[in-house]
Amino acid sequence: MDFTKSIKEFKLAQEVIPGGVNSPVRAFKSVNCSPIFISKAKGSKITDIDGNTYIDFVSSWGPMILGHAHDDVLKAINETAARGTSYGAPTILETQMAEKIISMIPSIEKVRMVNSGTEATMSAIRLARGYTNKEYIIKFSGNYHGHGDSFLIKAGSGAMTLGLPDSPGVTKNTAKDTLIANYNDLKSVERLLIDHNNKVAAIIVEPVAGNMGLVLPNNEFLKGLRELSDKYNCLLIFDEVMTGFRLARAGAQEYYNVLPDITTLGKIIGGGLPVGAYGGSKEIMDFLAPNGPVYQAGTLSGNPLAMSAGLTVLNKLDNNFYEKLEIISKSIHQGMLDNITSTKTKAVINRNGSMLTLFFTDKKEINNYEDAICCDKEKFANYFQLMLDQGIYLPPSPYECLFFSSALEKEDIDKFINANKIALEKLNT
Ligand code: KE4
Repeated sequence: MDFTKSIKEFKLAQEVIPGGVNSPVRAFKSVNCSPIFISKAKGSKITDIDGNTYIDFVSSWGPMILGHAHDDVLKAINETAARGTSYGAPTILETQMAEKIISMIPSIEKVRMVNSGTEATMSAIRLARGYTNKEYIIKFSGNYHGHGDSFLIKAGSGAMTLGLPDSPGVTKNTAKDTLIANYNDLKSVERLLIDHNNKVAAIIVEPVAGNMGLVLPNNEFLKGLRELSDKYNCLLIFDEVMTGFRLARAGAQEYYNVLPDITTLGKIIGGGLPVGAYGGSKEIMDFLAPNGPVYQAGTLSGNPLAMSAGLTVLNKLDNNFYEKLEIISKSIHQGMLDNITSTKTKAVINRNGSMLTLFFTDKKEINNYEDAICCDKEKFANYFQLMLDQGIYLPPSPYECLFFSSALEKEDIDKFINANKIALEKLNT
């Protein structure tokens, strides 16, 4: 593969953009190579500025569940844009989006649109604190809820990738109100609730963790969090920015049949445009201005382009869609398992629906941050490069997930499985 133009553009970008990127994980730092600059994408394929085309397993970190540049999504954006791009005033599209989300996610009775997952989670904890009149929040090591100050403590995703799980710039006074528990460890949660008796506003959790690599909740974890929230009178927030509309129409809460008090959403609901959202019961959500005292606002919140793109995507997510996506996901998973066996590779695969992570590890299971942080990062970096050279574009970090789209064809799946086998064989030589 020739990366000449990407390397040149990265040098230029670093002169004018911190680290040359507008989001750290894009810099390819943990995979020891220069990032590729993208020129276009369509369906399951993505093409860089050197003309190299790859099968895309990043899907813009989740949003592109239908694949790239879907004709109907482009049509919706173009038709909406022809009428204007932003008004700073209510539109029917926002009501339609709210009605659609409410129809898909039973725990949501009212929903507020924002412009990113970070805005959604920041707003959700402010709402929880305002509604409960309590100050502490509990999060889990390795969970990533965006770059809001309260969350950059033991954070996953790019923070974990770069070894910056606790960021400078977050004040001690802010950090002290964020309590850290261990994922899949209910005792660690109850200890914090007892120690901070009746002062915890909310527990926020990735119901399926996708930011320390994919880590699944064990069978009692989410139900246990629901029970602890009720017992100790705090709210339960499911951060479904990644899992919402991906694992099922109503995300992880449908898949595991556990209902949170507040749900945060993002990614898929914008169809590739900047969108976030948070929703819950009418009682909780009506605490938000202008009805209630908790303030949150946004110039471009609910903007018509993102609403029309997102609605076009959500309207295609019916049960047949998820059945088709599961067939794709299962066949990739099985092919990778067969390759691990045939190449005698020490690795663990975690998958839920169309989210999957391959961990290079001697461990038999990866169930939390401590397990994930021990995986072989160097081996992953070599694997990433071997796959990229074969035309497979993976998330450039061992602490992220592959996201499958419905645009993946059988030839894409076959090519991925074959490239995966070749890469594992080369790693084992
Ligand atoms: P954004 O602010 O990036 O839209 O959403 C933050 C966020 C919140 N909650 C969860 C569960 C998330 O996964 C995210 C963002 N996900 C990362 C990928 N792991 C975004 C990629 C990036 O930071 O560039």
